[in-house]
Amino acid sequence: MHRTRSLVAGLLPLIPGAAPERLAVWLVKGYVQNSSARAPLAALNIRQYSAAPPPPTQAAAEPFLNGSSSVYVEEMYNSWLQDPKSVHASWDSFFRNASAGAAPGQAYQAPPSLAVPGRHEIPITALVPQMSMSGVSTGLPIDEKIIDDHLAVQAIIRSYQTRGHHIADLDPLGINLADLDATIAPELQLATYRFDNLPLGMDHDSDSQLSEKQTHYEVAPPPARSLQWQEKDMDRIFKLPATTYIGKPDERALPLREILSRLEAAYCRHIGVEFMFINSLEQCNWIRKRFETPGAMSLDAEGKRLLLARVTRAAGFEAFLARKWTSEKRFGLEGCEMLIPAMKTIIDKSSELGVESIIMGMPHRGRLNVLANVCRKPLEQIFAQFAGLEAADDGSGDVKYHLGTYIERLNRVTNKNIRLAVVANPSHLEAVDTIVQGKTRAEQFYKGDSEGKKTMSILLHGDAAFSGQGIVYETFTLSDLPDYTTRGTIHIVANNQIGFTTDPRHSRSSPYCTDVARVVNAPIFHVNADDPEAVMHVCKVAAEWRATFHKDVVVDLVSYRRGGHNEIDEPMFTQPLMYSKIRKMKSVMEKYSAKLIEEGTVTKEEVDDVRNKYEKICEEAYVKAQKETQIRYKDWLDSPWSGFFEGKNPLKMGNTGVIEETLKHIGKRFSSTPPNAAEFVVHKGIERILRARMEMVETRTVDWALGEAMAFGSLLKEGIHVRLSGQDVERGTFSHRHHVLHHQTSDKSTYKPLCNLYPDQAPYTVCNSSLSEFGVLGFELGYSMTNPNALVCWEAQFGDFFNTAQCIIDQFIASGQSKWVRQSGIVLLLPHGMEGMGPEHSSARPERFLHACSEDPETFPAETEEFAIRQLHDTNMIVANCSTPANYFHILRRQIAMPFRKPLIIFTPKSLLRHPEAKSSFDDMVETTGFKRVIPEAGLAASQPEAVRKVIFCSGKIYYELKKAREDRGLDSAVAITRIEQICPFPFDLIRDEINKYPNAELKWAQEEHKNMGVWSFVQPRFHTAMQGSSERRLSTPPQPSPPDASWWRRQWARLAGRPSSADVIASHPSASVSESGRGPVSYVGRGVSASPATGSKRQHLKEAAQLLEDAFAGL
Ligand SMILES: Cc1ncc(C[n+]2csc(CCOP(=O)(O)OP(=O)(O)O)c2C)c(N)n1
Ligand SMILES: [Mg+2]
Repeated sequence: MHRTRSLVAGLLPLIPGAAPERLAVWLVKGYVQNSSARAPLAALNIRQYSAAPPPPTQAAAEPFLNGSSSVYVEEMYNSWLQDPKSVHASWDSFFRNASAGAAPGQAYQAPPSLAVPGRHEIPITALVPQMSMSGVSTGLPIDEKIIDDHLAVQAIIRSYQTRGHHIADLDPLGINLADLDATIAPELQLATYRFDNLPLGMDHDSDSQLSEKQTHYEVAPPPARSLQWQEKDMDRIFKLPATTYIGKPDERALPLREILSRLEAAYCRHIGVEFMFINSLEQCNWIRKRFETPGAMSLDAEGKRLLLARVTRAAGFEAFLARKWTSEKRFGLEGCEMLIPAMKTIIDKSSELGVESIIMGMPHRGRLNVLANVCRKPLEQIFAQFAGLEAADDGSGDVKYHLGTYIERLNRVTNKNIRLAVVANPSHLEAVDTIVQGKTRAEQFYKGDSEGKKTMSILLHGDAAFSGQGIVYETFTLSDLPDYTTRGTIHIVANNQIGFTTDPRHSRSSPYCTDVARVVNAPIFHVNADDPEAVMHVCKVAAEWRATFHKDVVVDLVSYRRGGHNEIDEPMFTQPLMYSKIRKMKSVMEKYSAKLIEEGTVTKEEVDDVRNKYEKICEEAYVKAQKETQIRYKDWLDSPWSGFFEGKNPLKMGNTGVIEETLKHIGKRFSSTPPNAAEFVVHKGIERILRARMEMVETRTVDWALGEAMAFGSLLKEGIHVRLSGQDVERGTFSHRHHVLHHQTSDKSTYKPLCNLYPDQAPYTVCNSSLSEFGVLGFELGYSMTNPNALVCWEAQFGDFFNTAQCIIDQFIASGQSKWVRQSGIVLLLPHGMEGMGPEHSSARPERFLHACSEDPETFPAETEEFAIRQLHDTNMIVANCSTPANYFHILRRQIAMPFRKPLIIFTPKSLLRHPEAKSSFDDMVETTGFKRVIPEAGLAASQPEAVRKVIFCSGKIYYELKKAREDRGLDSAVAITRIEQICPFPFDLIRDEINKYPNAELKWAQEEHKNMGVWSFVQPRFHTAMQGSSERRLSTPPQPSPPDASWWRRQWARLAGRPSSADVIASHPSASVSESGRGPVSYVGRGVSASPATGSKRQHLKEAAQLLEDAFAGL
């Protein structure tokens, strides 16, 4: 016993803390690190053991010896004295050596190695004493406890990697903790790992586990047992598994205390990394390495100074605006100023890695700061927006925090040129996301940047919008689709932990606002935005990730909003506690400059100097801005089309007809099996379709699919890229298109006839999309913005599904040019027609589009040779319902022939796709032909117009039904049927001529849609205007076509025509529908009003359709 005591006593002075009672203090206090955000928990869980112990004495180099083990050692020693075999072989060895006088630190012998260890590995045998002493060959059982303990340590490491982010100190306010959950998962509590051979999670004491529901205010202390365990095991050495990088190059094992400390540093300080759900070991290891490697997060002095300068500018900009325009809405960034250095770091790193062009989408918050400090848009242009000046150019403009910009400049950090575009967006949060993606994809496509090395996108989000808006999910879903991927987007969430007045606990059901990103295996880096260096680190890693794996990544800047939602809002009404706390917070700039001054990286004078210099820059710009008398919308254009408009007569359009040889060539290619037909097994049904197509080509006829293919093919021949995207567009919802032929016995083996028309043709893309309208239409709109020399079409499965993308139509397509001087020639193909398919699948709701058209119903535009193109120029969008394949062919080609770009909405047919009469001859498509805005009656009635008793105007497929009914009733000479193919712009001139042609006829409008739907309410006042206009003089000398300013033209022409324009006066037309010529009004024939677009009953449908025809020909 004495020997025991003396041996242990001899060891104890060499153990830190020496006396047992002091050891407990050493464990619990000396090495507990205070965690600010979760202070109540700090003394209760493993996160406390983050600091390394003091430098070990020699004896402490025996890792298994510490104060708390003295009793255990004593027991062990007594046993060994009695029988050396009664103790573990390692103890036997140790006591032998110690008794023989081995120097402290020398008594313990490591066991032999069995295999060549990896970089971070030491062989398990090194930690299993029996093996060392007895050798593996003895066949003695391995000490299971040691193995279990190692497994437990592995589990701990993995738990940190998987769930460490939940206990990281992410929230600068310490209120929401970023994940809305103050509990600590059991696997992040050392108490869970008992090292006592119980399975993970199994408990000895029923009360020893913390409830998942407990908040940090009510956490119970962990059981004493686990504390004892901690005390005795913290200094045991554990081998590091290959799945961690916390060891330095020469460290293959570490004391548990150090393991925990390093894991804490990597995963539980100001960065929370969510990545373990990624299903790629390589990618997981890549991330582990970047966050675990000791010293990985450190920043050199130069980096710190640059960072401080950037924060200073970001804060200075907001402070300047706040001073100059105290009550002006600007959606300031205060509280999340780190967004600016974050973006700049991502841009710098990406530029360093080869990116030349970055397209960005962002909401209101901090937008002006991004334009000023990230894009470096001239400050005077930004400040001039606050002056309320009139615009020099045409358009209605937008509020300053929605405008886009495009800038090309030198990146000063990398000394490389970089192009930055911020895409203009409406208030509708997140709606811009897929537009940015489409634009990015298009830029990559035109550059041949198939891996996304040169062009990339950055999307910025607010926390509430990111988790709340479904379009975010749709955007992520597109991220890895072959024809939609942008090869990785960097998402940054300016997470101020509030959405307007709504607390995150009431605005989302997910722990983090970023959880939607998990669906695509995107790593998510949460970071406390009050730690600028941590922000820098995650931004660099995010940029490297995107450049390495070309996959999405999310940076979640957990911050706060210093003011109200906007500058005139009072946040204390709704968030009193949060804002009491915010008011006590120092700004990140104050905190960071104080830190750098304290550590000697900068002086106070330097800090003041940077701030004063930036203020001077702002003041100078302010003086310049005050001298401005006008603003220019074009200064805010996000997608300039250099060279497209220059030198073009805006009122001169190219031909849309093509030579017959081209039609034949395309027709034949489109009707042919692949060149390797012998090996390529084509479906028999497809063979029949191809044969029928070939026959049509031989007879110089086209149906809908052929007409479309010829429009696409001829544009491709002319070097125009064509892209058709939407649900099931490759085959076509109605199985009429077949642009992709599938090898019947070989997967992924396809043939696309339109890609194989000419050797030097432009590329054709046809792609089935994800089942999304909002996202995909936005994407295609963005795609169309990049290059005007491309025909970009989006097809809805059925026309009415467009309404889930209504925001893209209202906020971008209908109003984009007016708000942001940005044009787009996107084509929407919307299958439409009342065919008894029920309330949905029937109407593509033309009224919705027509309602959004900007044409004045009461103004008959002045008639000149350029009447039609001027109308196109002046409208915001074109709406058409073609009744022949030839007209469809021409209108598609006209999109490119126009010297400007306008969105085109086409209601496309379903039954007409195969209607024997809905065919066109090559004669209607050759060089001398063009698009017909109106297809007048061409039959018997037209030859004796005076005898015609009724003119029925209509649009779309109803024409064929009316025609047949007229024939059935023998009324071919009594009734003229005139088709309006282009509904907006309304063909006032041609309609007027048609009306005049039949002086004795009653005038009718027939439509199959219900009276409160379809085209009627749009055409009714226009018929009236056309009838009035029919007696007006024609203008003989048109003014010069420049400048191409829609409202200016409208005003001039209205004046010349002696008619007030809507821009000058509020028109006061009588609602009477009798024309000046004394003719009766155009009256309505068709279904009555209805709440639902179509009946669900087939029988009712047929009844209504028959009644419609009865009514149309009634009275004759
Ligand atoms: C689609 C849509 N719905 C509602 C709004 C109204 N709105 C404007 S800002 C805002 C709060 C946004 O919160 P968050 O995304 O967290 O951004 P923050 O303002 O906090 O930066 C709301 C609801 C909107 N602009 N867009
Ligand atoms: Mg927010």
